[in-house]
Amino acid sequence: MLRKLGRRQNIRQDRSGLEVPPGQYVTEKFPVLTFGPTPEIDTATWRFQVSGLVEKELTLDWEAFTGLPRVTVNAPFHCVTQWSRLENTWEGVAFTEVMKLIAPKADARFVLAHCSGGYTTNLPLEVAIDDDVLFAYKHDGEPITPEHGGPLRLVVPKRYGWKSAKWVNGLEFMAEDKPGFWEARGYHMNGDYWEEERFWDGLG
Ligand SMILES: Nc1nc2c(c(=O)[nH]1)N[C@H]1C(S)=C(S)[C@@H](COP(=O)(O)O)O[C@H]1N2
Ligand SMILES: [Mo]
Repeated sequence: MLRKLGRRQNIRQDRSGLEVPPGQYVTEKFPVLTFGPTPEIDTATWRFQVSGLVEKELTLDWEAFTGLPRVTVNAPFHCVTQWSRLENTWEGVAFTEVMKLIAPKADARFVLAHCSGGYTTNLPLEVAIDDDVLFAYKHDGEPITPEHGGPLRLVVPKRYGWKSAKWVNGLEFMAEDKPGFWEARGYHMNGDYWEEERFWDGLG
């Protein structure tokens, strides 16, 4: 089924009417996509660190982080390798909730998510500060397994999956955009799946 809606061209729908972005196929499975090994994380020593262009650096331990108000978000997950898992329920702490504890400096316009193991990914602040962006500790009612980013992962429903940083443990606020792990290896800086922003051709 095809229809046109603003800049979203050629939206297909799956059998239950959920939207499928161009070039994606639907799976009920939840594949694991990780570069490198799954890090071992002990929540007793885990810390979440906020750095860069902020008025005051901030560190939260597991208890403090998971003591923040919780949200539930239903959202699709679209991987740039073309699989889409359309129905996911995530539970955790809203990005906007964490922002209440942070005073970014006036020139902070981008954020880099940091992860145990060294993975990073970049987002404009206006994309990160959205109602459906969260730090999730549960997926479909269960604690997120280590392979899927447990104990805590970022979830950015409006971008390809590589922006949903697994084992997230910090945010760095920046004035200029800076490529993360995959962005430095050819993936698109923005990664909007409706625009099929998969790879970066260097021409913008
Ligand atoms: N820390 C970290 N986060 C990561 C990755 C990774 O390799 N390391 N892979 C990304 C990619 S490419 C995708 S598609 C999703 C996959 O999440 P999943 O393994 O839970 O399906 O995680 C993203 N987050
Ligand atoms: Mo991916």
